[in-house]
Amino acid sequence: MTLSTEELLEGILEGNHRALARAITKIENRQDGYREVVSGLYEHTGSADVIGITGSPGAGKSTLVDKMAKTYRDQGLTVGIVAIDPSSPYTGGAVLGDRIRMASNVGDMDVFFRSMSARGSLGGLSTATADAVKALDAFGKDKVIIETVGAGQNEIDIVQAADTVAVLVPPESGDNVQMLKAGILEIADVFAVNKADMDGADRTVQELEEMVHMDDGHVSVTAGHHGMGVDADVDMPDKGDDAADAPEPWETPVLETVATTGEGVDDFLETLQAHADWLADTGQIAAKRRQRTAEEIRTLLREDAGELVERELEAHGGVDGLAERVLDGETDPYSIADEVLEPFVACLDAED
Ligand SMILES: Nc1nc2c(ncn2[C@@H]2O[C@H](COP(=O)(O)OP(=O)(O)OP(=O)(O)O)[C@@H](O)[C@H]2O)c(=O)[nH]1
Ligand SMILES: [Mg+2]
Repeated sequence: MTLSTEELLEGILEGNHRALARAITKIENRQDGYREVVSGLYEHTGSADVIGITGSPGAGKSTLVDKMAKTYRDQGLTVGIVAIDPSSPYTGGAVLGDRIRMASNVGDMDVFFRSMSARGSLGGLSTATADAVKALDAFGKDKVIIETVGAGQNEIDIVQAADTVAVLVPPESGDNVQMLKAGILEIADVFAVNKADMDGADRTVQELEEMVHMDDGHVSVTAGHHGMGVDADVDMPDKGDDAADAPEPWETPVLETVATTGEGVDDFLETLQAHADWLADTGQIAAKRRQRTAEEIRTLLREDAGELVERELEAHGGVDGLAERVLDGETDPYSIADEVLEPFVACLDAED
């Protein structure tokens, strides 16, 4: 049975997990109507704490997320999990049907687990992830967790949908700590040295702490946390005279966890909460959301404009034919670009 957009939206807002799962499928596959679904959900978003968990393959992300979900449930909070699993054997096909799976809390529908595959364009995947997070937020989940392997720019884009990002680092990963400097450090709000039951954890904690302290710029408000160039003139919440003061910087803490036993998980969650509180108290959350929304608008427009350009290319007989004309010495790429964009430019000029 196919549900209409209205039925999907209604279902999600009523707390129907089946509708939620279908909406996310629609979003993931960019099926007809997904835009209307996300549009309709938008006004209901903004109340979830969105947490990104990233780190090298096998760092223990899923194990930790599972423990986090359990702890949140014990606190009476609802949880949604989106796992981006590029190394998973399920990717590239819907082997698990509509791929609904619960965390270890079997039968507890308040932990809604969803894996999203890395198939298709990865740029598109970060948009799809952000939209899936919105569905979980609008649904009313208190905590939304995104799990993704921290391997490169695409993952960084994905995890940017989160308000608070924790980077998991296994012990004795000296090389990894070096690698972290290239981008991951900038996105980490919290470091967790997971597998702290193994040798070398203390040393890794020490290395990370040294790194955090060396990276002075990271924590300053104007340094563009998450690479998004957060403005210093953020909208401050109304906090009386203190509001004029520069916000206290956030110093990225380095914790130890043993995800398999749950050791350190309470501290870890308290630290995530402290970061969420810091975001709220300093007005950073507003700045962050504004930046993120601006980025979303740009990404969406680029995608949409790209599609219009594709249509126009088809109208000109397709890009291959145009390339042929260039090779035949008839024309050149710049003239073609001008030609293809001509109708758009004409429209814009007519508007002025
Ligand atoms: N000793 C020890 N093993 C752990 C710990 N946390 C996770 N593991 C083990 O590490 C392995 C990988 O754990 P996962 O949770 O699947 O790691 P992941 O980061 O989600 O892995 P990918 O999603 O494949 O990148 C499993 O065998 C876990 O049982 C820990 O704190 N200590
Ligand atoms: Mg995993």
